[in-house]
Amino acid sequence: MTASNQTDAQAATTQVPVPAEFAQKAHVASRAAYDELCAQAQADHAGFWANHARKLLSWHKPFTKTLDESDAPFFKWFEDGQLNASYNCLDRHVANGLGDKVAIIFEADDGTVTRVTYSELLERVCRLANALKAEGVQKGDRVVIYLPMSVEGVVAMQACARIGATHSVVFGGFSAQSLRDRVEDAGAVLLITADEQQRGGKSLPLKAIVDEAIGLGGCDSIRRVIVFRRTGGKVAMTEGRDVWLHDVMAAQPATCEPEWVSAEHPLFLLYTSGSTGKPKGVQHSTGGYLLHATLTTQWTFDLKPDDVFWCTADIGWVTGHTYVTYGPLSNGGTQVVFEGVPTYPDAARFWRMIEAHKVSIFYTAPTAIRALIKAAETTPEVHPRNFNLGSLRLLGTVGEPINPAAWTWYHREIGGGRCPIVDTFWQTETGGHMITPLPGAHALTPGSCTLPFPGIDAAVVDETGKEVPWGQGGVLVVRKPWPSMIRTIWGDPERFKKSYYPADFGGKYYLAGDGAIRDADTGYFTITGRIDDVLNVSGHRMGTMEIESALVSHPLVAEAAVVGRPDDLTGEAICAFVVLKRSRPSGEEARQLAAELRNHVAQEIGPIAKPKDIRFGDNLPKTRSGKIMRRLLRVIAKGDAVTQDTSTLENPAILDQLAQAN
Ligand code: 6R9
Repeated sequence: MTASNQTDAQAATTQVPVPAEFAQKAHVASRAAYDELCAQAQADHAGFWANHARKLLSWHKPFTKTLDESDAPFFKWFEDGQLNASYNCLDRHVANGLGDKVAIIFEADDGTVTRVTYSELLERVCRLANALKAEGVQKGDRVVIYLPMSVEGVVAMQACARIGATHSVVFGGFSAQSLRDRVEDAGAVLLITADEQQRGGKSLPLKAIVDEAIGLGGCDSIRRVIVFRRTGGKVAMTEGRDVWLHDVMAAQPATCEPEWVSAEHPLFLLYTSGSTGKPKGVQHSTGGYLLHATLTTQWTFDLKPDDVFWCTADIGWVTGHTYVTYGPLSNGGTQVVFEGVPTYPDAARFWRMIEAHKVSIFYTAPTAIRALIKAAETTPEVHPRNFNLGSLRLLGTVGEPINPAAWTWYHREIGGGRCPIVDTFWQTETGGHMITPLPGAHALTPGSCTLPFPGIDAAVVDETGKEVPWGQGGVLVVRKPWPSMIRTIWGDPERFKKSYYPADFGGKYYLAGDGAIRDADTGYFTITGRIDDVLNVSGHRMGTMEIESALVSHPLVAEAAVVGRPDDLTGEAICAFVVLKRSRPSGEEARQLAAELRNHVAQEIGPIAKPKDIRFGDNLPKTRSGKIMRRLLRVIAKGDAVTQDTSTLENPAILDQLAQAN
């Protein structure tokens, strides 16, 4: 990274103190205040969470018991309490006189801006909630949402929450096959989509993909498809199955009594990649999840009534759930929702939007920052210095480790050296921030997510589950349950136990799947990356097995192994080693076949899963027992020489062939 004139190593040793003006007004205003919160949680874990649950959420029926551990690791929080997530995000603010406050500033791909107040949002949510009920959707039914970034996307999620239906949002970049698999696994009764999505000046199909997905079979549970007219592009509507969103909403009354549900009622499923081929439907609760979404938005983002908050994540990812649909709204905040991409019409889009909407809190991914650094270096017109970013007071990152040089650039060029950066470590499964600075409390070290959120008992342990000394790397675990944790994997409780509470750690600790190390002096955590077969490409989680199954489903492919290699821009890049059912191709034929396989993976999973490198070999490096040696493939993918002992390999000569192939 040349952008910051500073190497990662130099930047990683600098400590950036908390700006005094920031701390004075912050929700958590000092390190001592943070330590005190941690001490409270330490002294009475359940009591700490119960206290905040009572303070921050509006309960229809108060809970009498906080934590039920009787069926661990299937923990239950606030179970006999009743509430409604949509009531907490909308009605209570309108009742408190915030009806005319802007909830969402929506900026479309083409720059058109629409403002939606809390009263308007509530009305739209009620109309759609009524429409869903009219279609026969009942409490506990699953509704799949396949929509672009839009007010309608937020409305659809909130409408499900309002009637107690469990939403499962599928990212608009996923293929028909991926969509089909998720619909089938969830047994969804209804699907909400759009005619098309508009990104980077182009219209891309959505409804056509839904038709293709349903055509693949296995989606018989779907009774209705509701279509939001986004672009007006021509789409086929199936008589008796497909209806327009504007029609069904117009036909409904503008109020809808919320369905009061138990705090444990499943608010949503969100599919994510694990280390086996099949994506897992991560199931979240209503009460515990909403509590953490609300509390972290307050403490980590220090959200105040006059802030303009902007989280750039798509609602198809967990970040878009917690920090677009639920956290900011539950707090009665004003937020920007953006349809487009950071590089259209040019790579200054984010900076122009921050200036135009006077954004004060900005939350994005390291991969976007790295891409924008590169653009600013080569195209002076898009450099952030051309824009007035003075409204910003806090920055955040999420999704992957941020390298210290990119952190420093973000801090200096975007934050003007005055805004703290919250590097928030968390996962789909954790529901909200786990290890993160609280900006008024923690001095920052670039590249470190600092310390656990109060009430989160994170630790770095060895393979036996014993905590390792600071300065020594190990495996990241969470030792106590927390309210917003994953409840189960939809339809597969055994896999939930095996994946997150494996017997190796006594079945007692939540295993995050990441490695970590704590600084020897400060105890600050740095995440060292996944310890399983999950890749992180531009902050998107992808299982190597998922991509391998997509490759071998191509008629020409006999065998495939997928590994990650470091990439300056995307963090990790996907590298596939492929053996064909016919002889190894070379030259132009290899290039063509690689392109064909890339498209095939895009068809099967989605464009984000396309391998950057595809190398053909006569075989893969295997042990005598037939195991593929991915460790060696990772070395080759990086372009390094293999120095490890290869004597256990069945076919050591293959390494040279694969190293040369491209
Ligand atoms: C929220 C989200 C989770 C995985 C996680 C880790 C990586 C996320 C990070 C980070 C280093 C951070 N990750 N935030 N690594 N520093 N601040 O990204 O959820 O899509 O489930 O990914 O992302 O590897 O295990 P999800």
